[in-house]
Amino acid sequence: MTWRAAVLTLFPEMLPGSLGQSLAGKALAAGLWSLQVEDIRAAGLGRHRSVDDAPFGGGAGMVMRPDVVDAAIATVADERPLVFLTPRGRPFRQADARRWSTGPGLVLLCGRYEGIDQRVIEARGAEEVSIGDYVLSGGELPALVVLDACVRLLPGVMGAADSAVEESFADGLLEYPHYTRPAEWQGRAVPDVLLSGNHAAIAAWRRARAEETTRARRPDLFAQGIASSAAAP
Ligand code: JAH
Repeated sequence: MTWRAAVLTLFPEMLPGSLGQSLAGKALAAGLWSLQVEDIRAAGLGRHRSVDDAPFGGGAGMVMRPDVVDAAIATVADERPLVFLTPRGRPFRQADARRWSTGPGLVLLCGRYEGIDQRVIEARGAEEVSIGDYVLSGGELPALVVLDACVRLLPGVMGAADSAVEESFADGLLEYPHYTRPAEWQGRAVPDVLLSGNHAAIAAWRRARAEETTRARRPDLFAQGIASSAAAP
């Protein structure tokens, strides 16, 4: 069974975008997953196919109409989770990619303008998800991010390295730093332990670097991971 993605957008030409390249693109061509792109404007109203209107309560910009967005959702809705990409959403995490990649696929709803009328989000039970704390011009780039994170976890997409596709988050830590040849470059040597052939020492060094970096850069991740797996009182 192929994993099925649908994307609802006012800018259908933004898809598959970068997902048409590299491993995700090859997997798409090979039928390991499918992508249906639906232009929300096809559900627009009147001769001008209007999709938006002024916000009730006043304020800048325009809001996407609930009736139009609902009709667009109706063209694809099935048992798949419906995900609305918005900076108001809960943070998107690797655990979401894992869960969604083992399901039937996703329907991704992309907003533009100031956003989408909240009533259709509620009526359709859409999950509101954010890929980070910044404002973009619309949900299309976040949709590509979510799809990339999911598709690379599908069986067969990453090939021989299938078991290692999650190295960075499998243990809830940031990854250790990587090195390759030459062993010395511009006066900078690769850490000696990595050339030692001592696999236990290498594993211990990598673990220490992963913990050190996670503690420094992502104290939130560190607290969830190590703190809860380390020997407690
Ligand atoms: C901006 C509709 N979490 C990143 C993110 C997601 C969506 C949007 N911006 C940032 C967005 C304008 C209109 C969605």
